[in-house]
Amino acid sequence: MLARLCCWLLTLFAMFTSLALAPAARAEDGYQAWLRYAHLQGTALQDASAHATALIVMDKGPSAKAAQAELQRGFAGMMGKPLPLATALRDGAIVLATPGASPRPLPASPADLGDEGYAIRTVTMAGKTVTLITANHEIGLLYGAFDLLRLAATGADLAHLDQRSTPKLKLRLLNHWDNLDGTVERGYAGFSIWDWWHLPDWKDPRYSDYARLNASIGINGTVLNNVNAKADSLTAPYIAKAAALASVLRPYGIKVYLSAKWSAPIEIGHLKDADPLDPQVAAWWAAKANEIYAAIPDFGGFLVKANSEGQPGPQDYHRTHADGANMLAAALKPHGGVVIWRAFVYAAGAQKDPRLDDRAKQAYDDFKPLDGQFADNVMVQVKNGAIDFQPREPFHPLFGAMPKTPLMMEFQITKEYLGQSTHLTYLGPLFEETLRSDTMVNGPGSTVAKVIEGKLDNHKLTGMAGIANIGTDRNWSGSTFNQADWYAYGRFAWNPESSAQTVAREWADQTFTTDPRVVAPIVSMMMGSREAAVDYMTPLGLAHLMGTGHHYGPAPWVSDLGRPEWNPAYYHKADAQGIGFDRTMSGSEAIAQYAPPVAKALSSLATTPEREWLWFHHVGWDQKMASGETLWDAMVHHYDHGVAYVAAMQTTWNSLRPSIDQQRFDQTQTYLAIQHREAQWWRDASIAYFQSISKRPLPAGSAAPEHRLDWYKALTFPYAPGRG
Ligand code: BDP
Repeated sequence: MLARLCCWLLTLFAMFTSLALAPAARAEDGYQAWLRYAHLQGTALQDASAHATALIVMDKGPSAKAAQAELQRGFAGMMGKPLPLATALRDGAIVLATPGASPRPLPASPADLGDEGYAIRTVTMAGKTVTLITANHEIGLLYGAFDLLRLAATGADLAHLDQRSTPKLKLRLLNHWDNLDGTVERGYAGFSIWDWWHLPDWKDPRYSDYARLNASIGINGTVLNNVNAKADSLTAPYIAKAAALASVLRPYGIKVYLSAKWSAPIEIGHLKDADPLDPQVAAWWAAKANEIYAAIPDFGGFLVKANSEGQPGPQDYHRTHADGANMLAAALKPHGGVVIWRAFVYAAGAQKDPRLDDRAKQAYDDFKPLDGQFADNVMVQVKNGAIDFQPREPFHPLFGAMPKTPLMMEFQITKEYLGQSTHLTYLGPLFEETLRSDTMVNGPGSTVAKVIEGKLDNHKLTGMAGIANIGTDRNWSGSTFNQADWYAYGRFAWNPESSAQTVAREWADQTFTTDPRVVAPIVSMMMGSREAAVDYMTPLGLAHLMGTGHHYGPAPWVSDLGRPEWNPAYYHKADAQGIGFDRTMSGSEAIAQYAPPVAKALSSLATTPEREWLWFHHVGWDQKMASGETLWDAMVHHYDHGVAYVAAMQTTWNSLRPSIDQQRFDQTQTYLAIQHREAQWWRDASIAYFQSISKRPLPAGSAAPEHRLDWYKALTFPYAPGRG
């Protein structure tokens, strides 16, 4: 009911806003993403003209130069006239200075700005009113410059600025799943932007635009290659290529990292084994680290996927993940590098008691016992949920469970399981939901955000990683709205306590227009879009029902794959009685991995949020929901709502045609049509399949699937993108 009301309101809103809109914008191809610096209008233009009369940059280093170039570029675009450089103070000037570079004492900084923070204030210096950006280091000036540009572009009052910002996480990384042959695993935006073949000679100008976009949202590191790594990326020619990229990214505060293949000492070092306790192996890695740092003095470190999905690792030698991570950490330690060790593991081997078999438990089982054993330059990178980037997952039980180990959050920006390139499924709400989840480990308020900020256990090494959605597509991310996920990721990595709605608004202001008649409906569409995808794909806690391998489209019926946990049927466990994975103490006991108050709540249906029911419980088809309807009827209604929401987004978008440039309007319109068709397909195929098991009639008003189940089962997609 609420869902329907929501859709109806969205439609009404759209009709209303279409009545009076700003004139059409000029054609855009999306390359500039949110750094468009569109010409300001009215008071915003006057405001900028009064508070960007000149630019005084006191520092001389590369990041200060980048800040200067960006401010000149941005204000020139927004004001339609150049922002001149100056040396003498004047009213309305923008002044950038670190304390060391300023010839005169700067007004005292309001608080400790740390290594990367900044302050932007309207102050009086030598009798002139200026906008002063200060930071302890030049990189803070660059972040401050981008913030000032964001303020101007979103129509903030530039006359009375008084703000400061410091990142809450130390490492804010993108993980590229890019292969050396140019393909991208789970990439839906073309090929890799890294032109490995022509590097290190040819440095594509795109790299600096990539760096600008990332610096504008505070990203400070990038892992260049796929976690399913090739050892070749650690050979001399590829180190030289990575060094060339590092030289482009360095002024923007972005360090490069590499995914390291565990068996590299064998494959390229010609050693007999890769046992972490073998001194020869340790010596090989130490020499390799020396070689990398000679070429890239500020190299960030190694990301490692070990003993997971066929990748080699220390367990091949009966050593633990900690043995492996610590050996690499020792190699990097003299250079200040870190090891980021992934917790995404699910080992082969069936449980003796099949009732206890549960992939969701395996990372915890492997890693929890190792808490306290990792070296101090190791971080463990944990996916947001315990399975694999599903449209909705409860927070991973490792958050809060390893107090002695700094845990890094891993989100997937590329939408492997959320509609891939075409679906508009804004991820801000997913990030927010996970980060605000309460682990309860130290009592209420022990949110996942606080865990990764190191606040609960006083960790200095903190971080977040996002699997990039960037490729060679002109618009970088495959669609305009996918850019919002990249943007939001950066904002949440800077501040895990951000608000998805604020971030969406800020992004839309910069990406389209600041006109609230356009921005409000866009933000409203975005905010419900991920929930809609949950509804049409995996409602009420279902997960992992996507097509085999490519993960495109529904295939809940698949049950014949080599390993049990590869099969969708393993995850939904639908039978004549009901549906869902029993993870309570009468099932796999996975709930026991959470802190006792959380585990207690999850042990009973009555205290488990309905949206997570089928993740934690096997629920009878006729079980009554809070709304009074049965589980089966509610499931069908969720599918219906998901499809209806997409239809409402189409109506909203169509109403915005006069205010959006043609190219971006057309692609979004077409993609929404694809999304609608695919949402309908998800709904119909899922209902056809689950109805064959539930044997319940559809609730009144819900249409029968368009085709019979066999029709959906027969669909195949051998060339679906993203498999790398
Ligand atoms: C899964 C992807 C697979 C990745 C794996 C990982 O399907 O392509 O290699 O995660 O995170 O979601 O390592």
